[in-house]
Amino acid sequence: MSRFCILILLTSSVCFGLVLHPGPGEPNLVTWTDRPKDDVIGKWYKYNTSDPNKPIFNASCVAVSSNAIITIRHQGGGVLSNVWLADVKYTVEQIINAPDNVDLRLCRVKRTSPGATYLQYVPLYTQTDERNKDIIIGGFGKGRGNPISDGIGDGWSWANNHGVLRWGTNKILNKDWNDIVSTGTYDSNVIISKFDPCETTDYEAAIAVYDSGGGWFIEDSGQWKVAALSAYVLHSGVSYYNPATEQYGIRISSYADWISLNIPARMDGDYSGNYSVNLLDFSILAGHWQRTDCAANNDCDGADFEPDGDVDIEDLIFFLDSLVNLIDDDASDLINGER
Ligand SMILES: [Ca+2]
Ligand SMILES: [Ca+2]
Ligand SMILES: [Ca+2]
Ligand SMILES: [Ca+2]
Repeated sequence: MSRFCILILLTSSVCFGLVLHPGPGEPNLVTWTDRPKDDVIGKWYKYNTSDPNKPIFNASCVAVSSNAIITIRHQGGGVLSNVWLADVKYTVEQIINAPDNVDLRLCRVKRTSPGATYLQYVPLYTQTDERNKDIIIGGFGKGRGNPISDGIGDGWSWANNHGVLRWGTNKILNKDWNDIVSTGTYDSNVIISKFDPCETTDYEAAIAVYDSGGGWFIEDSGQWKVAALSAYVLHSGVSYYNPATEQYGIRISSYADWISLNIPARMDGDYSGNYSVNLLDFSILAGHWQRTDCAANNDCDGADFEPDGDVDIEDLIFFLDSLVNLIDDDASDLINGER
């Protein structure tokens, strides 16, 4: 039987919080600091055509550039969906689906309220040596409910407490597997981890509904990089650890070239992300003027353009150049009769 059949027969839903074992399996997020920043994982709110004022939270996402996130496609929702990262609301302005029915999409986002769009983001894991690597998993899906022992095994039910960011750990399986998982709609390269008893990794975690699109991260040269997006499990409603059960993440190394090629460019000097350079952008730069802590703070929304960690006269000159270049372009368009 192919993996395709296994998924369809045993899974009533492909969209999947993080379930962690109690006791030693629960991380203290204050003391556990060697992990990706909370700000890089977002909540995905599907656009609600019947009531646009009530978007529907149904998945997670990961920021991969200053103005774009990646997530999976199976949760639906198009342009005008909302994402929330670091408690800031963004609107999805453009969606680029991965080719060949891969369950992956890249979305350009813009901050909904005034201010800079710049997101905290993570680099892509591009190497294909994921097997046996330790991972950290983050997502806004359902959490651990009651203990379950039934004809399938021992596990934890999914509790209705989603919308909370949870972090856990796991390990990519060290075995050969068929890299393609087909759901009938999507065909995607995956990497696999297993939900095992609690002592297997520090904070052994299973993905659950609404974690879809959340990230699996591998540490590489001191940086946490996104290696997969949570996508599929074998059982809906319960995470079984005895017997240990597989879970599947869309493999980023297979699609990293496509993602990098399609990450939307930003305009020089456009800190607000609205594809124009004007006084709003100047006010964002002015708001960060003479800061020296930009390296740890999102490049000060991009106002630290090099970036070299500060916002000083060089950055102001860069901004003014960007503005003048635009004005020059406008002037030559006028002269050439293109406006
Ligand atoms: Ca495991
Ligand atoms: Ca702007
Ligand atoms: Ca600077
Ligand atoms: Ca400087």
